[in-house]
Amino acid sequence: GRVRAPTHIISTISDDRGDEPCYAGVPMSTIVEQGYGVGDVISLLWFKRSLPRYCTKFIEICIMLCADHGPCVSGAHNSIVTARAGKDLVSSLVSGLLTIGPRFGGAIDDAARYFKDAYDRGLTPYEFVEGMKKKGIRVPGIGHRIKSRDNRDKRVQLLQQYAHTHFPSVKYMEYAVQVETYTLSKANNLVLNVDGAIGSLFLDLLSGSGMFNKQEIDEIIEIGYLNGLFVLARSIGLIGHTFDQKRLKQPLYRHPWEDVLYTK
Ligand code: Q5B
Repeated sequence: GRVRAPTHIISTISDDRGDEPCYAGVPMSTIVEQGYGVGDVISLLWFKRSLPRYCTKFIEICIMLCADHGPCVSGAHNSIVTARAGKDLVSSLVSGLLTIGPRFGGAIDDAARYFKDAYDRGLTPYEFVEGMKKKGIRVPGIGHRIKSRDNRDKRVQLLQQYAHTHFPSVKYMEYAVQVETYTLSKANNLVLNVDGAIGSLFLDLLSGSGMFNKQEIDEIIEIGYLNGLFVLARSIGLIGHTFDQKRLKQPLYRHPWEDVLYTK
């Protein structure tokens, strides 16, 4: 019979061998002719399935509202400094991307992990937050440098409004809001931030849409898909900041001495 040589790579998400590329079995002509959006493409390439429109729209909203948050945040700052050092687009982009992590933009997966664990175990917000404090872990998805009780993050409100209108259940998000109520009793800036809103709402999407079984949800959370939303989104802004600096012909950046505390 026919013998298949052993392969070095296994791939399950896309295929470019035919007349046209296919994403999770869906040909490009269908994607274009049926008016699929970026949310549909993410569904196919990340989750290997077509999700309902309210889910793909949610993904697109996450991408749009995380695309940029001004020049002062860690990622944009790095990209700006790199572009001003005369580096190319890819270098400027990745220098910004490399700041994404547990404090900045990359708390979505951990927020989902910790909110899910706490909710599924029936912990009260008090038990959850104080338990985290005992372990010396900051609650991922809580806290912001400039947002506070009196200066709420509009992005969080927009995500919550969308989910309230379109999601069958928002139990994880409601739990995250209860956690926020408790953390706000400790300090004004311990708000549910954009990472925490996306993390908790994606749990609601995964569990409420009926498109994923329990094992699949656990795997998505364990692997950590959700920081990918911020990485993808913020790349749009970081590329924009790079072009902006080049367009403005900005010189090499040097931080002013006055803004450094030189000490022994
Ligand atoms: N405390 C975000 O901290 C920040 C606490 C906490 C318990 C917490 C901090 C944090 C978790 C990670 C997270 C995503 C570093 C943030 C984002 C995207 C962005 C960014 C942008 C964009 C801010 C003061 C006191 C200390 C701390 C306590 C702080 N957070 N306790 N749980 N989560 N959050 N990151 O203001 O007793 O004095 O020692 O790590 O979710 O990245 O726009 O900038 O779109 O670009 O620097 O929105 O919250 O506060 O570090 O001085 O702490 O509060 O233990 O207590 P801050 P610190 P104590 S969204």
